[in-house]
Amino acid sequence: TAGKPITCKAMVARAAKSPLVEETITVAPPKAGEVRVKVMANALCHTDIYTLDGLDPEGLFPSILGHEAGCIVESVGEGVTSVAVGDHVIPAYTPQCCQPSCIFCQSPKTNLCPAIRSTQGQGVMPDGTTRFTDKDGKEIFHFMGCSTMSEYTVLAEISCAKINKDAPLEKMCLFGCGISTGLGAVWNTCQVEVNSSVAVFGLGAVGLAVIQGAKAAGASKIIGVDVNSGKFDLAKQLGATDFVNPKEVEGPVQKYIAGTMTKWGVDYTFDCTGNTEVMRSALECAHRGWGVSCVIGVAASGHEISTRPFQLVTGRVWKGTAFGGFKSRRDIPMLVDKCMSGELPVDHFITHNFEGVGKTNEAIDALHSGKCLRAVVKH
Ligand code: NAD
Ligand code: AHE
Ligand code: ZN
Repeated sequence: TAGKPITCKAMVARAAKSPLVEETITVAPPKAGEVRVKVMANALCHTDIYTLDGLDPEGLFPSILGHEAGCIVESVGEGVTSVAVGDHVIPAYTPQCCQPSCIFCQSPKTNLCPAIRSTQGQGVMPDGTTRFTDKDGKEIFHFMGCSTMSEYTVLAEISCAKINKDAPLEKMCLFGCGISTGLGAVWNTCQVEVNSSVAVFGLGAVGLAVIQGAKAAGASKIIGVDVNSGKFDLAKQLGATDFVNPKEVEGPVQKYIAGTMTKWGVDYTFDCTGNTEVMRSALECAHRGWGVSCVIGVAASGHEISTRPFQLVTGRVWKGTAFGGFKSRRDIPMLVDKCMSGELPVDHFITHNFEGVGKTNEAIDALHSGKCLRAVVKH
């Protein structure tokens, strides 16, 4: 198949707020610096649904969504040296070009390599064109540099994190987004210390990964916050020590956390909801003098955060994270190895399994059930 177009099945997002359409598409061969992969498993992330719901200012249609996957390299384009046919890779929406001239890749302070960010946001490959066409020969946009709701996709070489071939791709796909993000927010972005106090707003997969990361970092008080109290059991198993449902307390939840549950607030707080009001609550219950609040959730187009500047004047810090600050090609293989050694269990995140890319709409329905953390679709 190398060098030739591949015809395969994919789920196409034709329009905002409409179900995905199962279609036969053509995937062109990889150009220079690109890699064509067979997608073995794709997990749904809420960001896919956010874009499908028309809430993403960068959302484009028709497109192929999906960005949390495990793949096998089918063929490589000219000049590709870091991966070869048969390698197992996790697509990374935050690439890592590793060039000596890339001040972001060279800096230990960030993972935000901008090498292909502008074309990625425009739904095309770095040369400005798409590799996907529909049965009428019309172009389909890429998404987040991944587009893994397809049997085959094309990635930039710098977006391919090569992992241990013995690791099961239907689990390792989780390291492509949500789980890595939650862990990295704690370990990299905030560098939570032993004996810290932590509050986690939103106990979906991302929030639970924050709890898991905080427990591993030695946090001694971990407050789980969710409007769905059904989320508390698993949060407790993963290390949360205290719980609050904002619907069940009088007044703003930040006053309950900084006032009743604690005297001065919490050392580190994390928004894992994407709700800008929750982001405010998380900032305002961070500890006077030194509390750090990290935005992880992705807010709908047009929504903005606000607080009284006095909250910052009195020592709180507002920060955010993309992919948990992990440098993707360097760090995803490390997370996979930690998982394989038993140090970093992830099975509890997979609540739903489906077979066949055509089942992706059913997986989306499952994700909306309130009981789903991650739904994995094996292709
Ligand atoms: P999810 O929908 O599974 O979890 C969200 C949780 O928040 C749910 O348990 C829900 O009950 C709870 N919630 C909703 N409103 C709330 C409120 N007002 N107060 C408290 N809890 C509330 O989502 P997820 O997959 O865990 O993702 C969480 C967020 O992180 C999403 O916005 C997603 O787009 C974003 N995300 C960001 C990154 C990044 O790199 N920054 C990566 C992955 C996901
Ligand atoms: N496209 C949106 C923002 C979406 C967004 O913030 N994406 C996160 C990853 S969410 C993964 O589930 C991110 O890392 N963003 C950094 C980046 O470079 O995209 C918008 O507002 O335009
Ligand atoms: Zn995601």
